[in-house]
Amino acid sequence: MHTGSGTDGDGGGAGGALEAELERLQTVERFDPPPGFARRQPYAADVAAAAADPLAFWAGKARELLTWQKPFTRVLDDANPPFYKWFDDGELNVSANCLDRHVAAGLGGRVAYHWHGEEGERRAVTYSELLADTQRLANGLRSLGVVPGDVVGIYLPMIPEVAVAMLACARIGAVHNVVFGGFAPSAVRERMEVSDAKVLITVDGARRKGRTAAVKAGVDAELGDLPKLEHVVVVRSTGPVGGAETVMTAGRDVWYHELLAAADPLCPPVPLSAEHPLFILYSSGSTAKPKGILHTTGGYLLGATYTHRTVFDIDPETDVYWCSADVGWITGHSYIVYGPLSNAVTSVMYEGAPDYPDYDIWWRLIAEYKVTVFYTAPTAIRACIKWGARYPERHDLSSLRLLGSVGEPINPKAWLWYHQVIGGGRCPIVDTWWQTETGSILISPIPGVTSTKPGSATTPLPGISPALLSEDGEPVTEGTGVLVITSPWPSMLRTLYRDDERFVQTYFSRFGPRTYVVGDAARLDADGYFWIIGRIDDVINVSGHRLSTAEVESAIVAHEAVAEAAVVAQSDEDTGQAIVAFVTLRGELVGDDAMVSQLRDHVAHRIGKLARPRRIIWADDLPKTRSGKIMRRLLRDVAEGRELGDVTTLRDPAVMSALAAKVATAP
Ligand code: 6R9
Repeated sequence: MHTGSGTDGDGGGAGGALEAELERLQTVERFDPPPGFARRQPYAADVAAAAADPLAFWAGKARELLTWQKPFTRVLDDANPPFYKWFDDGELNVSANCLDRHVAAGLGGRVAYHWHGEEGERRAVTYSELLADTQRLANGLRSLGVVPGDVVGIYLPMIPEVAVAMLACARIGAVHNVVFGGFAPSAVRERMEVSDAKVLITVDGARRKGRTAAVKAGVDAELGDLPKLEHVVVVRSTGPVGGAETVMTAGRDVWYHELLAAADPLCPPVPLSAEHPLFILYSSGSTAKPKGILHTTGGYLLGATYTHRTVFDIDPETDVYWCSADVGWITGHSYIVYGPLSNAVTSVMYEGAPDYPDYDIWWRLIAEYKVTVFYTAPTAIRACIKWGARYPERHDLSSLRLLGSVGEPINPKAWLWYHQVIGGGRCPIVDTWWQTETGSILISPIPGVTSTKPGSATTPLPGISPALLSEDGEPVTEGTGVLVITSPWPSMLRTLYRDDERFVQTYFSRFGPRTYVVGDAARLDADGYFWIIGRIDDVINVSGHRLSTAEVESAIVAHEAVAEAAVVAQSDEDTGQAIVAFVTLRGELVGDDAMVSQLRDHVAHRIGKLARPRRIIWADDLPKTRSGKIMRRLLRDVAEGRELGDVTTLRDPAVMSALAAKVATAP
């Protein structure tokens, strides 16, 4: 049960003290590594090695951090850019790196996942148990006819079986294609169809905030007639949904537990070329047709392992790590499954929502499992700000030593709140910039080393070479430009599945086959720090001046009345583009004319008159993808009075109709 109204602007019992401290922190431009932070992983040697010889650096890390069944002799094959190959005459198995080598080293009894269910259930899954289930499922998949290179779809909620499913594919050289459990079955169908998936691993039902959805029934309704889909494996998670037994189609469907029980317990890991495909992940977002981003075995695992260890300063002996993402996103792939398991760390895996059964569930889990490293997204932090500091203040968060952020630029206000309220002012924050395409983090502070500036992802990791280019491809050393990566890195995407042409076109056509075009604009400051502005189409041009939606949003949300804001461009006869702001106010506050002028003055004060929104539209909620990214494309449609584009990837499509109705009646 929710125990509060859900809003609490003043930080609970602390009165105005917290607000005053946050106000003071806004004047701090840079935060040096906290003196009490004792770094556990070495770093300086990596910087020196990567600067001296990047390929030798990567080769050294690949030998040090990964276990190879056949050592590689070639590091990078760049004969045919942008189709790069890394370590390609070497052989390894990802599941052996995540499981067998740890069990062989005597760590089988270590907990891999402290799983926490929505209704408070607990399951501690050890590395030995994960290995046992992975072997059985791998054999089970083989018995269903899966051979190396076959695509296996995975459509599961946040339960340990999702990791088993991914690892079982990796063990036998099948290519997994995970679809976020929050997507509708029609999205699953599309992703299975275009990838020719042979098997789909799913679940009977999924729980969300006390309700249970019938997943398998939805799958049957949408995917029943897919000719290439031969089998559906069903995890029994919830049991009958709404009293209805799960219907199993004879010859096609098989229960996960029965498949495991019937399978041989031993399945040696198949040695695979480092360039063997590991997974496809369809990227959500701005384009109409999803892109099937393909990652391969050796380079991807190296990127996930090295960055997880380095950026989160992981000590597998002592850390308890929690990434609050969903496995259905790249963040879950790299930083819930592959990075943490390869590093033999203990993680928390949480099934539920951040506001169920109450707004303090995350903080309760951090206290209960003594989490030391916590990794989440700015959108989640902003929600927590809205709910109020009194929820985290109920719990002992002193186990935390490091905080991470990912997914979008973090506005300084959220950064400071995260720093102060969650981190107690003592935990470094790593604002990690990367993409599905990059496979692992590329730009991020190193805790204990890098001084941070709220809102900046700071500097590149060793061996990574980002740069800014002007529209004509000239290097920008200070100022704003298009973000590119000028040399290949091991965990980069290899292609778009079965669409090499679109791969080249999307990422390598603008500045040639050796320059990866990220799709983000960024600013480089005098200290060489990167400030990600946002997707290139999120930059607004008002009277020839470039403004970032993120920058304007950040200014708006810095106002005490504001919970969240999204800014888009509307075309304008005078200025080319004009700024439209969709704003959610805190708690019970109402948007009126006085508030409009307050906010406009506030933005003028923080950025300049140029950045004042032309229109402010009050919104009860903003349209977000299921990964929490605001869909500005839809807001632009609303602002321009156009017919709405595709809303099927929204977490809550009803948000849009409410907004559109509001705009139709607004001045
Ligand atoms: C990991 C992930 C990638 C896009 C990326 C950028 C934005 C991610 C960010 C960030 C600013 C950060 N993004 N992390 N922007 N600061 N720390 O989110 O992958 O879903 O593919 O999104 O997200 O715009 O281009 P993905």
